[in-house]
Amino acid sequence: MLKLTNNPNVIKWVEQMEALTKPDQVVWIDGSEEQLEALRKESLANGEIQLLNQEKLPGCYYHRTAVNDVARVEDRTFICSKRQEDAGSTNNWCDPKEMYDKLTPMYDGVMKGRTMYVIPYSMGPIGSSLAKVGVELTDSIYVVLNMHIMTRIGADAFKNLGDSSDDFVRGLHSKADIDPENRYIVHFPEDNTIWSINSGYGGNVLLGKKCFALRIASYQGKNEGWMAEHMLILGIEKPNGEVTYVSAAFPSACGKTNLAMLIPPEGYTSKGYKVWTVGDDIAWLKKGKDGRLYAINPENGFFGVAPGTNKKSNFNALESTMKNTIFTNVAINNDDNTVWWEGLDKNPPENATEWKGSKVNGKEYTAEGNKLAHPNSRFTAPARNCPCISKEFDNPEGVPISAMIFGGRRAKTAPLVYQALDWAHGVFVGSIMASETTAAASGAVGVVRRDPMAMLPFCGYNMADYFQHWLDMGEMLGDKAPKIFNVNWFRTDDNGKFIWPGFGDNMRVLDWIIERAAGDADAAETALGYEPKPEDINIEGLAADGITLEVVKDLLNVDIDLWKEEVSGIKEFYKKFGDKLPQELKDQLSALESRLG
Ligand code: GTP
Ligand code: SPV
Ligand code: MN
Repeated sequence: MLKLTNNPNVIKWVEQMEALTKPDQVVWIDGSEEQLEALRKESLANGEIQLLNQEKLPGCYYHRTAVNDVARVEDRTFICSKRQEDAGSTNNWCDPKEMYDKLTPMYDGVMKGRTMYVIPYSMGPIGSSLAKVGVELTDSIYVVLNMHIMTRIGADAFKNLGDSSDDFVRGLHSKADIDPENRYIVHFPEDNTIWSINSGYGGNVLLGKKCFALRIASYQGKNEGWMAEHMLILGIEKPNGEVTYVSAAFPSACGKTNLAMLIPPEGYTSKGYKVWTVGDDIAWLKKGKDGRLYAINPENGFFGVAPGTNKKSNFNALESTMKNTIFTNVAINNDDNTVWWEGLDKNPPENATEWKGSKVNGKEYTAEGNKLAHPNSRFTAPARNCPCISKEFDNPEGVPISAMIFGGRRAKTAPLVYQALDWAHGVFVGSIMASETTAAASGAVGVVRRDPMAMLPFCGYNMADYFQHWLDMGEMLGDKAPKIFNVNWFRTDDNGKFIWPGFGDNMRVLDWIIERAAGDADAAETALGYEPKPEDINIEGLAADGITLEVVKDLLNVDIDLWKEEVSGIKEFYKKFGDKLPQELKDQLSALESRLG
């Protein structure tokens, strides 16, 4: 089979991994439609994927993972730097040699009777100086088909590498036996290497995504003076045509895809406001020629949470899934061979197959409290399917970022929105982020945990050094640095119901944010930072949702007692970092404490 590059570093490594895993054959993925179509046929024939209704969902397929393999596994994810202190206290660490020695026998001969696919891919537009090259070796066609949607694959990806460079990320994946006891997602940042074994679930196996574009890339970014963040990127176009770009970091399943594609309320669209999506999960950010911070989305598709996605909550995401999409662990409506999930509509199909594969009466099944789709079921959809994809999506220079937003799920503490006093305070605000856990990772759901910058599971090096890197980036950007904000869409009332309507109505908060970032909006100073005056949040048309000026006041309220408790929680969390915690953050914490009185 034709190799797609003459780069000796690539060829040597592929040969070494072939010798280790011993596949029956090696196939280089050139990205051609012909080759992909042949792979789809093979995958259909062996039952790995199923064809969906091609009239209603052209080019769409269905896949079901093993029941024990439905989310990222943070307790089995490792950062193997030479020194433990370089992985830090928030990562699982193992000595690289020890880890290679442990995993090598597991990979030995693991691909016997299987094919090894060699997937060259680019994270970022091909030709962009911000883009980087990866090669993933895998024995899963499902992985090949997903990587085709999520990244830019094929021979072109090697263009950025050249004939002799060694600067590519080496990803080795085998589904092996999908054995949860021997599942490992392992990163060797100092070797540009990722080894993943015994899983077939997205975040564990699409190695360009969390493994490369966040864990390895965050480490590269620290060394090279840029940032890799768990952030969506969107552009807000004002009626005069001016577009302001913002990026936002929320933990997994906390609303990035939704915010990235939001449709503004009628009062805004009628005036001519528009929202454009650049990315929904990951941003790579670097100082541009004009001194501002520029962002690219390194991905090429969306690996989005299906449940909760519907015409009203996220029309653009739903539209994106109408063709050439792979659905994983949702339910099937057997009447017309389409898909269904909780929150798509109020009519669970009677003739359904639930995500684990049993045929059930969906109405009765859900009435008994069962879920037809797994809460972390996902769609893999090409970014170009999105009706509001930005025309800057492929811009190799990226887009200039005016504001960066942090947020999470907090039932009580965090107000609807506030602005950090300056960059260093903004880094503090990001570092104290906390959120209720979701189904995106295995483990308990709904427990509040600290998740700095939404990067707790994704920072590929010591988080205290990561905080310092953020502070250093601020120094580098000076007064051209984006303004930093914090939002919370998830405050609940006494009945546990979300108060803020969220989704498209989040535009009302973005509106204040972009005006503030431009220096054109008022603010009041609180113990936390700057907040809008309640009357500066546009609530026109929200009366039916029960949103009055009083409610906005309430949503913006800072409960001093709760925040004093919060300060003790932060102190406890900061202890994890010992001497490495930047002094600046300690000072910020003292300053918050004294502002709280
Ligand atoms: P990952 O892909 O895991 O990184 O998740 P994400 O951050 O992109 O989250 P996503 O936008 O897929 O949202 C996850 C869940 O949060 C869905 O069930 C949404 O319905 C819900 N959600 C998103 N935005 C809002 C909001 O503004 N308000 C409320 N109440 N729920 C929201
Ligand atoms: C997340 O969990 O933040 C995701 C999905 O975006 S995964 O690719 O599984 O990481
Ligand atoms: Mn994510």
